[in-house]
Amino acid sequence: MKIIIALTLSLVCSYANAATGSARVTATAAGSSVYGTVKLEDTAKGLKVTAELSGVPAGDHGFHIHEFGSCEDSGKAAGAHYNPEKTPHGMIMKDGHKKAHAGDMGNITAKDDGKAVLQVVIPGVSLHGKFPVAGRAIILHEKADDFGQPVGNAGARIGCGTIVVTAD
Ligand SMILES: [Cu+2]
Repeated sequence: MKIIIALTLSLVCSYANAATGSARVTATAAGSSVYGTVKLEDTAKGLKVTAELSGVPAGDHGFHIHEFGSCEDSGKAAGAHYNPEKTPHGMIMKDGHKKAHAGDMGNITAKDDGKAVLQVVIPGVSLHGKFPVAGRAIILHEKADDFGQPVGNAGARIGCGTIVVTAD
């Protein structure tokens, strides 16, 4: 009986203690008023990413996790897409780890009022376990990701935020 209780408690606790993180996204380009929050959470299915942005020009914008956690130099300091497996560019939720970069979240769409929301689960990626994203950066691009090679033709970076761990 004690063993069953202990097992139940440890299962409950492992879920209650799932790591969470966040990134505060701010404008990286002159004249851009991009602002918002991206919340991240380790789940059994992968990294749950919930973005709520404002001040985004209407339409589709490439939205990726880039390799470094710096937003300096108009977001260029964030480096390339986070691509630990050296795969072609794609959309990780659809194409999987063989045909997409781990950070390839595709596009986020802004409405006419500048608000953009997105919720995705990236399989096989975590905050600081396998394919860790803590300390990397979320980048919002000026244009849509058209999934062309090598990086989707999404143009300049108009928003950027460093991913920090908020709970373990
Ligand atoms: Cu990008």
